[in-house]
Amino acid sequence: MFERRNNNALAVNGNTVNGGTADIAITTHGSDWYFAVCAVMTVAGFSFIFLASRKPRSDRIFHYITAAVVFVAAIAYWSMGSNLGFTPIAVEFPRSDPKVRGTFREIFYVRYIDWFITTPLLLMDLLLTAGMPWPTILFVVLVDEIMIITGLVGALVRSIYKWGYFAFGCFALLYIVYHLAWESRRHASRLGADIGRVFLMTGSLTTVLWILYPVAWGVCEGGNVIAPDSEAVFYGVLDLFAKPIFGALLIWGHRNIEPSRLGLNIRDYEGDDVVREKRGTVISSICCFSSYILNLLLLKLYL
Ligand code: RET
Repeated sequence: MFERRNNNALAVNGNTVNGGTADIAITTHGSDWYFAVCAVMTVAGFSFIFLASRKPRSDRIFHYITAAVVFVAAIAYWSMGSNLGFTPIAVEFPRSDPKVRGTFREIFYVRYIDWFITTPLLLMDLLLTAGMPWPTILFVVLVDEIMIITGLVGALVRSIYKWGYFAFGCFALLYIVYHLAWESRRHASRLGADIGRVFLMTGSLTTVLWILYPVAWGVCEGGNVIAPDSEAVFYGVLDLFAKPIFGALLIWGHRNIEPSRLGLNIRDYEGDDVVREKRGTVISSICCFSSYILNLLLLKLYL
């Protein structure tokens, strides 16, 4: 009854770009998986937006940040599923295993563009939850951007020098982990037991997951140990935990926490108390004035 539609992305887009052909590349299974993760990210994004619409505008900051994260990821996953957003790079370690045998590996640079946009947003989710001062947030985000860019440059380098970039990235990650596990965790617990609990849950999940990313890099872009399809699953599972699952936990954790407790002074014209008061005054003045006119008219009628 239903016609089975095949995934044509590999045939349409091919493995030849920038004057080279990737002979170590994803298969249709990898592409299907990337599209499946894209679908999950999209559904998560709309769910977060739906949950946001049920809150006053001044209480939506974590919904919006997290929705942006998963929507950006959805586009990156759509690109990878379509066999786009990559460039072939000569491998430093040629292997005899048929799954990774070849000269040029498909390196998805679009993954790093995604991370460059989304990891600062994820850190903002966490550091705003911990109520950290904005200069601290700015610095941690900067360190995070160094980590992502060094990872990208390292992935694009063919020689042993790629590991130099990898080392810079690992130092940056160490700093971020220290921040999450120590400074921000302590800061969050001082703001209240409930805030401390949300931070502990989401911060610990993040710490464990983020440490696994360089491991994935080491066996994929770095060491050419596992096939691009396995790379898709490794990074895909990490991203599913680090984005939609993390986001759902964070939003749920914030359900009874007012942003003002985190030092966030968010004003909303319509929901604002001052405006509400003013609007109340205007409405009551109109009511007074109209009852005054009505009284006058009634008086005139009876006199
Ligand atoms: C790289 C390689 C260089 C060294 C290090 C890395 C760490 C990457 C991380 C990425 C996190 C991505 C997330 C994406 C969410 O969807 C760049 C792999 C340390 C931690 C959380």
